[in-house]
Amino acid sequence: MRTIFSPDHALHHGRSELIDGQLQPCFEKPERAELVRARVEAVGLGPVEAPVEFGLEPIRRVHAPDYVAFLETAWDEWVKVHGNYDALPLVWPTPGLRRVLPDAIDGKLGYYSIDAGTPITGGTWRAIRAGANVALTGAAAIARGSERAIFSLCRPPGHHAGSNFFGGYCYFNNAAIAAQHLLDQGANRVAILDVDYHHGNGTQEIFYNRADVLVLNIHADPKQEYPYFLGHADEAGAGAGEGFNVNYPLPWGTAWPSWNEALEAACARLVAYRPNAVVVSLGVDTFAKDPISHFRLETDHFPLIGRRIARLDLPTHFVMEGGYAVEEIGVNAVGVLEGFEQG
Ligand code: 6XA
Ligand code: ZN
Repeated sequence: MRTIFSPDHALHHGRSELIDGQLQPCFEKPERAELVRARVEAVGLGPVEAPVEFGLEPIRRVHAPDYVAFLETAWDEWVKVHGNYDALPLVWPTPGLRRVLPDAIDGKLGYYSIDAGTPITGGTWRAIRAGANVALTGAAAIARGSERAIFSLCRPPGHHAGSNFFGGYCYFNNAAIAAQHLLDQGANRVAILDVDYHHGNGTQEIFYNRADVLVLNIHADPKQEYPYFLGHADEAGAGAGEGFNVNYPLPWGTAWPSWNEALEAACARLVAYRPNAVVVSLGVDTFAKDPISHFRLETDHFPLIGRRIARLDLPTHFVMEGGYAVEEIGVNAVGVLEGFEQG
């Protein structure tokens, strides 16, 4: 399996996030992607290749042009007002306030975000552009039909980013950009299978009213876990998209047997949809030792996930999302890919 990777991911290196009532060093750090890349090479998964430049148009197919423009200039606007340290939002247009775009960068940050854990830094724009190119390069290979499967080693992750908001360490929704690109290159139906511990609220939002992308999410129950305000089982899609969003919320403490049951249910729904390809939002923060998560998957379970996905017998595009137990992130993420290759 080929891996698409850009070293430019490291240009995004936030100093701190607001988490558990404290400003703490970012969990989402460059080391994550480097460890996964090192593991890809250590096990000889296949070649590691640089992405191709796609420009902004395929990104604007899923993200609003004003949001993309905001991300491009946010850092410069912030530095002018505050100086050279990470930008974080602090006020949001919550109920009771009006959603009118402010001129001030501090207001814009709230307007275009959902949390205070997702810093914009001097290198964020270049890193997220590279990440989108990594996803698009993978999608283009799948669209050409030249590969059974490909791994886009994206960083930062993407699945919390919606059509016009960032959050949950995500800015561009790499998996959504990839899925849209597959459609634009001729696919009729694409499925997104999100196995990250957290609900992919951004992916759900982007495709909620559409029938051409089936979005399946296995995640911690939002009653207990971030992002708290989306990801419930009754969110089934709307309008033309009704029936094409499926959530499998699971309680804290979920271990392999129940997680695997949800995977089986998701796979059955996916097969019934008869997609041309599947995009896997590959988060490995379901791991028992993950520092910010509360599921109990063990290292041995990750290859079983890959094996099951292989049995779908579809062109498969793995897109990296979360996973923070940095020592094991490489073994677990690549474990899924190795399981797929053996499946
Ligand atoms: C709290 C949690 C952010 C979740 C990041 C993640 N700020 N998403 O792993 O998949
Ligand atoms: Zn996650």
